[in-house]
Amino acid sequence: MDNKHFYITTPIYYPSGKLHIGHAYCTVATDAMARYKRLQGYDVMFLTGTDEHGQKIEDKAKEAGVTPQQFVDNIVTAPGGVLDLWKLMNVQYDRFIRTTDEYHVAAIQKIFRKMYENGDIYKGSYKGKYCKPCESFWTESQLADGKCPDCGREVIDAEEEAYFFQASKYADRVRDLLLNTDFLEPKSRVHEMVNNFIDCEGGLQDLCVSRTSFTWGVPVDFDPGHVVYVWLDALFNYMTALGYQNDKYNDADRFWPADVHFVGKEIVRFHAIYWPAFLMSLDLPLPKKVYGHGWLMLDGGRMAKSKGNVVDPYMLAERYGVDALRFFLLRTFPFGTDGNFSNELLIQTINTDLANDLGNLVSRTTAMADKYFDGKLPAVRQDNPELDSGLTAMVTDLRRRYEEQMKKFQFQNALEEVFKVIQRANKYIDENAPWTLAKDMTANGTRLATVLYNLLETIRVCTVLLTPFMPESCGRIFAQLGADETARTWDSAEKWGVLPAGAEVHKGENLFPRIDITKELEELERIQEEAKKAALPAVEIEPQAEEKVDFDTFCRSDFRAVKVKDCQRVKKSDKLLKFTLDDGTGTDRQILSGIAKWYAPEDLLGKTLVAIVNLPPRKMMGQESQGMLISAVHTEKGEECLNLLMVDDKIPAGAKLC
Ligand code: ME8
Repeated sequence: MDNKHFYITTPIYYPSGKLHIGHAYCTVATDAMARYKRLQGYDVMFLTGTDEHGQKIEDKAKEAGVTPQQFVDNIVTAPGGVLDLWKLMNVQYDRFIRTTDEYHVAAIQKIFRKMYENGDIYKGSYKGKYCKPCESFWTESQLADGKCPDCGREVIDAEEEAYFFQASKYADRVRDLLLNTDFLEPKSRVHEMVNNFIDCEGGLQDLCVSRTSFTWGVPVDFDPGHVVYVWLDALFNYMTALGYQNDKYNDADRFWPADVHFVGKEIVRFHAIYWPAFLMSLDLPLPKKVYGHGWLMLDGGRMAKSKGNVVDPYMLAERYGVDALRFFLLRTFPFGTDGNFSNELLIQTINTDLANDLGNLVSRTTAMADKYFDGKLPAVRQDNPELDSGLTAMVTDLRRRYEEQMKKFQFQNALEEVFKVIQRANKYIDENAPWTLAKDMTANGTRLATVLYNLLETIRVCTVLLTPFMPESCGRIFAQLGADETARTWDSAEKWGVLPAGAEVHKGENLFPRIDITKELEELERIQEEAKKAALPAVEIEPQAEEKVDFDTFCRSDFRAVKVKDCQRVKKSDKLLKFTLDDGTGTDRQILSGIAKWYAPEDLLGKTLVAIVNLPPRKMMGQESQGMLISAVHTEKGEECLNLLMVDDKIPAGAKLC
């Protein structure tokens, strides 16, 4: 087994804000794949981490009034940060790299120098566009409607002295890699890469690999003032974390080249074009595969921290359990394409697959073993080839079908295969009606034990294969089945009859409680609305008008103190209040105002307010309004707030305000 190594990575995340369920998607997929390989007996290295340099982080730290290092520490290691999120999601990584780790920084300096010395990095000057959120350089012609083609946001002009990497030198080799090997998957991404970046006008452009307009990066040690471009710094994490150009680790021989880099589709360009070109420049072996997965979308757009349309994994895990959430992510969306997240889909998946199909199968089977045999099946068998072989054949072939899908990273299809068997097993219960067999234990006891044993074996095999997805729940199912370590292995998943003949079963608590979908959806909507509001700036004040008004125009507006003689709600309107006001003229003035949401009429009686009295009269709900009351307006936690302007009661009705 010595040569069975498997190296898998997630992208290293930008700690520019809290991570969300979209990030958890890729990391959970990587974790499931790593656990699957460990189950198969591979020596696995699962690497994840954080990509902590760059202009965006420097700017955000400045805004927050802290140093960049404090800023990233606060997102990576603080409670509720990146490390906590992976703990919560039960992500069992083998190594976590931070690009601010000293060993990585020193290694990047050596790598940059090597590429400079071999002539692949040269000094020039950069003039073009730059997308700060993506930390990407673009030429004018690459922009989409003048904006960043990846994220659609504004780009800035960038002009600075810079080092360049001669990507153009490797264009043919990279094209060949993309077109003639299985390096990049899904295949649908290959042509986009080749057409847009290699076979485009001007060919593959040299890449700017240093910056001078900010300092938060790995310093170029032979040219102070330059910091290494964040993508060069970040991509090499996959090798420095194994010990390349440093003494901290020594695993490159065992694990490089990587078996697969899982990455989101918008960063395929960096991984499928520049990453192999960098490695070619250093004469290093290339990773075996880059897999570009799709996005989790919300309301038709990508879920993203900067858009504020994110779903909080902590909240979902707390309500439904981590395993249900992990399962949902990989069962529902094909890994290679985008998927629309919705609360409804989440709850439906939990109810259908986990509560109805799997949960029910486990609880019915263990309950019957408890009820009819006191939890210990007799060690006798009576097969019914007609009924049993359909199920057993399906179960013993399941591992092969599942593996076929896992090999292609088709988690959804692999789980589909398992659930077909689970559904078949539930049908098998109905076909065999154990409750009828139990009516005459003397005649049918042996057959009943056989039926239950077949069900236990089916659950066992399915549970082995579900373990990478729901490790904790599968442990609990194994315990209920009385499955020891040998009955939980990869090898045992293609064998029938692994549980001991007189299996001992213990019915446990309900694994996946059914959720009341209508009630739960309302509750989720409420929670998510509140979270959205909480994320808004506490108080928003309208920006000031740019246009100037001359003094005479201002003076023509006649503001007066007015006293409230009467105030009533306007019938059939939930907005309007009707005021009868003393404006000092001796004749009552009527004003209608849309403030019923904020004031009860009785609270305003006798108050001294401010009104503009020389507006032309206006009809509202059939009644005349002779002016307008003045109020202060702002937004607080997403809610519009309004306060009527009131002046001291000493001020007489009709006093002019100026
Ligand atoms: O790109 N659905 O970091 P990042 C699915 N630091 N995946 C999503 C997603 C969504 N809604 N939103 C984000 C970076 N992701 C770089 C990587 S690697 C050398 C450097 C994925 O924090 C996204 O596609 O912006 C990407 O693969 C990953 O989260 C990290 O994004």
